[in-house]
Formats: sequence, C-alpha cells, structure tokens
Amino acid sequence: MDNRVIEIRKRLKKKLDPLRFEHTLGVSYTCQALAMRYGYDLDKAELAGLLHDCAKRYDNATMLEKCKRKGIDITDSEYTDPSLLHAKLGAWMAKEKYGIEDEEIADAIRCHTTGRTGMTLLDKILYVADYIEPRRYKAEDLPEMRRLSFIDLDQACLSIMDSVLNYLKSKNCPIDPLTQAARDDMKTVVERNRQKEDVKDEPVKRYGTARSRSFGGEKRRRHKNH
Ligand code: DGI
Ligand code: FE
Ligand code: FE
Repeated sequence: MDNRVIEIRKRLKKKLDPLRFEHTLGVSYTCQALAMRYGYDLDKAELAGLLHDCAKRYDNATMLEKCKRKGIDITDSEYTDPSLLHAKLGAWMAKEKYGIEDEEIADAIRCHTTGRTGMTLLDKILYVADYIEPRRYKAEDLPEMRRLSFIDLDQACLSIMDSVLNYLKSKNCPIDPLTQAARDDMKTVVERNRQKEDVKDEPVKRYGTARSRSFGGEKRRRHKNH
C-alpha cells in the first residue's frame, strides 16, 4: 500500500462533508477494482480516486478566486459554470497540497468531469469509477453501466458520456467543448475497437472453422473423439 493513503484519507475526512467523503472512498475502491480488471497500478488508481474531488470543499466563488491567484487558466465555459473548476483546482491541490508528483494521476483528476481526447487508461478508470461507485444512486442506467464497466471500459466510457450529455441537454446546461470532444473521440475509439474485433473474427468466417476461438464445447467434442 502507498504510505500516503492513510494520511490523505484522514485529511480528506476533516475537509469534505460526510457524503462527499463517502463518495470519495467509493470512487477510490472502485478505481482499484477497475485497475485489477484492466491491469493498472492499484496504488495510483486509489490515489486518483481519493483525491479527485478534493477541491469540492470550496464554493464556486472561492474556486474562481483560488484559480486566478494560482495562475490556473479559466476557460469561458468554466466562467459560465465554475463548478467545473473543481477538477482543475483538484489536480493542482493534489500536486501542491497532497504531494502527488505523478502527472498521470494529476491529469486524470484534471479531466475527471469532462473527459478529454486521447484518454489514458487511468483517465478512463477514474471517469467510469466516479459514475458507477456504489454510493451513487441517481442515474437510472447505473445497473447496466456497472455491468458494462467490467466488460468493456471504452464502451462504458462512451455510454456514460452519452448519458451525461443527454442529461445536460435536458437541463439546458451549457456544454463544455471538452465534454463533446471527449465523447466524439471515445466514439472513434469504440469503432476502432470493433473493427479490430472484426479482423480477429475474419478467419473464422472465411474458413468456417471454430478452432481459433476454442469454445469449451468444441474442445470437449474434439477430446471425446480421440
Ligand atoms: O464531482 P462529482 O459530482 O462526483 O462528479 P463530476 O466531477 O463528474 O461532476 C458531475 C457534474 O458535472 C454533473 O452534474 C454534470 C456536470 N458536467 C459534466 N460535463 C459538463 C458538466 N456541466 C456542464 N455545465 N458542462 C459540461 O460539459
Ligand atoms: Fe468531481
Ligand atoms: Fe466525484
């Protein structure tokens, strides 16, 4: 275990409201579960989950003021909806206040609300964990998203992005260009994955043999015949 985890957890418990702290723990454990499934560093996934909402202790005016003071760039859409800033400010705090030097962790925290183009494995793990963690209950599609997340991470990301965009549109919320760009990029990734799958299946279709797939039934039958 990363030695910093206990200390960070203690500090966050003091700073965040109880429900946000519960969510934080849920996200960090879900990040670890996804890291186990997709082969990522468990300690890094846990730290990203623990710190992703550390800036949520501040209200919008305070976040705007802090970002200006620390020289953190504020976009038009963040001026329109300053709550988006908790991701950027959180990444800054993870580095400057909680001693995180790993850029992959800071990057994942920075893009955890909108996503971004070219998302890394840790970006996707955190983005998905934030949506499916066990204490979340509001979205109707949670059971399906939870199941899908452990089957196909890219498809889960895309489905969550579509769901968030639909929600934002239904509420007439301004959409950050990054949110739309991240979704369009993930759509391309999912289509590319599908094409790769089709190429893998190609010999099966062309030569009409199930050998390369090694289904249990086929194996058992072959075994019996010899
Ligand atoms: O901080 P959390 O509540 O755990 O989760 P989060 O950081 O993913 O933030 C979720 C909120 O962010 C949710 O209400 C939707 C909102 N959001 C995501 N993308 C955009 C956005 N809000 C606006 N206005 N524009 C976006 O593009
Ligand atoms: Fe957040
Ligand atoms: Fe969160």
